Amino acid sequence: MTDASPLPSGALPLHKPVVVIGAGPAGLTVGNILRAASVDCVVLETESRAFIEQRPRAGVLEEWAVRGLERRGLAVNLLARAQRHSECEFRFGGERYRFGYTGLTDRHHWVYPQPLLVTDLVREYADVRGGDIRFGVRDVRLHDLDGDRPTVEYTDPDTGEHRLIPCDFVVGADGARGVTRTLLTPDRAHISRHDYAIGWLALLAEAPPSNDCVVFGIHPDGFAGHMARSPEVTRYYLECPPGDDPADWPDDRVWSELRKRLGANGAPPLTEGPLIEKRVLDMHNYVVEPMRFGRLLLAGDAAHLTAPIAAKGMNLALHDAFLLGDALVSRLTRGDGTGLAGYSAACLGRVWDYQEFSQWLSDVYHGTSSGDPYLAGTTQARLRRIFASPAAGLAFAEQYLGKDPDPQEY
Ligand code: RFL
Repeated sequence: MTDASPLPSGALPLHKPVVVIGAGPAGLTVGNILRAASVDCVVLETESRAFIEQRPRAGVLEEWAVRGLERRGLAVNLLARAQRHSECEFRFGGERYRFGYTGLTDRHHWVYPQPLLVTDLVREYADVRGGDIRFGVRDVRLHDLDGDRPTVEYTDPDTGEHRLIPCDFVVGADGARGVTRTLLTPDRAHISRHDYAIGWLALLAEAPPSNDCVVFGIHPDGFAGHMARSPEVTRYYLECPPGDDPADWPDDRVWSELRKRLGANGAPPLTEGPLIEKRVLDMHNYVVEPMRFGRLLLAGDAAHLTAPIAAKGMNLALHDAFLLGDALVSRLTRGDGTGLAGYSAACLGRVWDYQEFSQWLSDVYHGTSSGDPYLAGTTQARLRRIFASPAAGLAFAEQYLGKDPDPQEY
């Protein structure tokens, strides 16, 4: 895809102030903010509505993100149904160590599966606020991004016809594998990338959680994680070599490794069940700077990826969306472009903060199994410090829960 390709002729294009590419948490939140301010927009999504409402992924939201959704009328179901967590548990050296972060910070983690949030956001955007959303689109292409009137082109899935939408701004919220990020070539943006050289086998079990909070198992054979998603479904992670084949992980092997790596004195037994998702994630991060080229503004995973080490990706996607939605409304309803001018810089502060914490936490999770006794020793020291030093514990809790935004931000 290139923004320099010639426009097809013959269509009768209808102008929209904003075209949003991608109906994930970022794109749908921007769309909802625009609709609430009566700004016309269209959301283009390659998948079907049923698909995006069921795609399993994240589940942990930070308190400020929940309040940001609530303030925009987007958290009614979430507030009624999400679980609030106030502790997590580390297991290492055969023992359990509870870490109560709410007691230190007065803030919670909210557990609400991403498919439920996406379902709520689509319903609010399309069915309540009357937003235009087109599913199953193909061959999305962008043109004239550095002019005043960019155009988005796509293929209609029903008719196979090319459609053109002239607009004022394009929101690139099409995730890590979308097309908008590929337009930010090295002459337009800088991309920083970090590869962890670690894989995680991401698992979803159709089984109730085995513990009343998130568990991090730090074990010489590899990290293991346990995260509740709902009373019926639990996410587990197992560290594995990057590029491992999930077929090499039959269910018996998975449960036996989970029992070993999450085992500790007094720990309740794991509640086993059918494994409904089994995929290997090659852990890596990237950041695109700036998150803007001309009239294209990136948001969420399209702009920056954080491996699910610290459960930050969806939170960052919402942070971008709050700032970008508000900035577009200011620009399009009041002619005030200040928010858009500062958008990238305002997002990147939090992005880099979370990148650094993810990298720090990755060492804590994986140092013990790295095969490097020096790294194993230093990361065990980090772990002990969180429990031994109130100041270190508070610093960890603040980063784990994410700092509250500056009140002037929203
Ligand atoms: P999304 O959710 O990927 O949505 C992008 C949408 O764009 C569509 N798309 C296109 N549409 C039109 N044209 C194109 N050319 C397109 N190409 C793609 C896609 O179909 C999709 O619908 O991006 P967004 O909105 O930026 O949201 C980001 C979050 O989804 C992501 O950061 C999180 O899922 C990351 N993550 C977690 N984040 C947290 O904050 N807390 C967690 O607990 C957490 N756990 C996780 C996670 C990600 C995981 N995986 C699968 C990598 C657990 C896992 C296993």
